[in-house]
Amino acid sequence: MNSILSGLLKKRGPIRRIGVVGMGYVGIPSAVLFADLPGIEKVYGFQRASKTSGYKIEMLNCGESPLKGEEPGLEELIGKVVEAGKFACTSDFSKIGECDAVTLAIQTPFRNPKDLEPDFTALFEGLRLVGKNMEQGTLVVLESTITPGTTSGIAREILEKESGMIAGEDFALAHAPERVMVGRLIRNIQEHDRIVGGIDETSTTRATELYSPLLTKGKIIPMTATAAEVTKTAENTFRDLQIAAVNELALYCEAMGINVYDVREGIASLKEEGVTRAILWPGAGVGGHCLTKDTYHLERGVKVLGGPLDYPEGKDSLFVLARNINDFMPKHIFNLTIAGLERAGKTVEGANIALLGWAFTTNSADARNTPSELYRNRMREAKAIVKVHDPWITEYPGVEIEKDLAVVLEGADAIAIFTGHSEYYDLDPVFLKMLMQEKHPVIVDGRNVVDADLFIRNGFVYKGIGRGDKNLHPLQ
Ligand code: SAJ
Repeated sequence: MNSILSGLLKKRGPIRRIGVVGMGYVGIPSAVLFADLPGIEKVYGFQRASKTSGYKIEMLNCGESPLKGEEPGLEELIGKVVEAGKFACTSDFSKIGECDAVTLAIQTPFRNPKDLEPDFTALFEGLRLVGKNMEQGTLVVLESTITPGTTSGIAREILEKESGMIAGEDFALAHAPERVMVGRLIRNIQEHDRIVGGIDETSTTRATELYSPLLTKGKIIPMTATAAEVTKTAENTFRDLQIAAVNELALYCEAMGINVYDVREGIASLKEEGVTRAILWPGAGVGGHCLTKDTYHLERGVKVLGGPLDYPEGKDSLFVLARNINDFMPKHIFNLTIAGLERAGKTVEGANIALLGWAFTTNSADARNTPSELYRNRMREAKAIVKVHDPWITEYPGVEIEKDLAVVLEGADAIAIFTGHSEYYDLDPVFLKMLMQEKHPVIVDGRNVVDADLFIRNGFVYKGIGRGDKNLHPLQ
């Protein structure tokens, strides 16, 4: 334990005043959960009064949530802590000087994953503001997903430069990655185990003191800051890898003329104590802001910041290959659509395509990095006319999204289902055929939502991910 820092923390006493930098889907729930703790006097939510996000300050101080979508318990909690005077949102970063602990929940997206170069602009800005305003004995915690090596590297350097202090002596520094999922923010923070990684033991201990009171079910898992960064990026890398594995299996099953869902059921049946296959679901691709970038954070950590790596000669990273397979799936849907149109005696040029589902995940309005966009771009390059339907999304930059399914289906030559929204599960082939006015309309099922035999019996040309048993069916 570092004696200088321990002495400073002891003098400061228990954490009572907290600052949270970044009023987003991670910062807001954690700020109000901290504020609701009995031992906490005050929590400041720090938000720059920028054109794009400054509106959040007033909304939050009026007890309203600026987050989209349903977040059970969040708005009531914001109102409660604002009313109690225990939470306030502000753009006055000097108040960081009043805080015993400051957390930063600022994302680091990739400008271009291929060159493994994250965009640290916002994070650096936040770190500079914290460094400039914090006092001795403050605990600083980075919560957003970052490249392994960032906390004890560039983040430490900026904080030390701006504050003139030394990390591990004058202030504590840690990484405690967020593991929240949209729609369950409050519950996730309270119930998930919390990885807490300090640059030294004293920092880990202080960060444990900060997060323990938040946990209702979860427990603290202490480790080093870099191990915490690897844990977070790797937990999503592994999910992406699992999805890629079943996507590759689906492509194999198509080539071998079998049904991947039969195989999946068979594989999933092998389970007993300590034995599992955790096989996921093949699909039209992987979207979202977690799985599409965290692999590249991990790769950057080991490739750019790590030491010499012993790895099979000339072989690509398994994890990056998994990313490539998942990013290939929208192209596979494109290829299935072309094959379907050919079966129906059509070419893609001038074809009317009904793209069903713009959100990246089921029954959600979240379209970040949606695989549908890759498909739409590819179809437009091939001079097809694409109409997009999504019951959950009203707008998306540069894309017209139709809420009325009939409008999108009218006169369409082919349908491509990209998102497993509930309302696509009861598509009626007779109604669709009447709208599409085609003898053999094409349907490409990217999420296994329709009954292949039912559509084939009604004269559709059916193509489905992993449906090698049906994709070459005779026309009826
Ligand atoms: N997907 C598949 N097959 C599957 C599962 C997902 O193709 O079997 C696709 C989805 O359609 C989507 C993408 O992958 O396009 C991502 O889906 P996701 O369920 O992983 O959703 P995310 O991106 O919101 O992932 C988040 C992550 N949570 C955090 O980073 C805190 C991830 O770690 C969680 O495992 C995931 O939520 C979850 O389980 O809900």
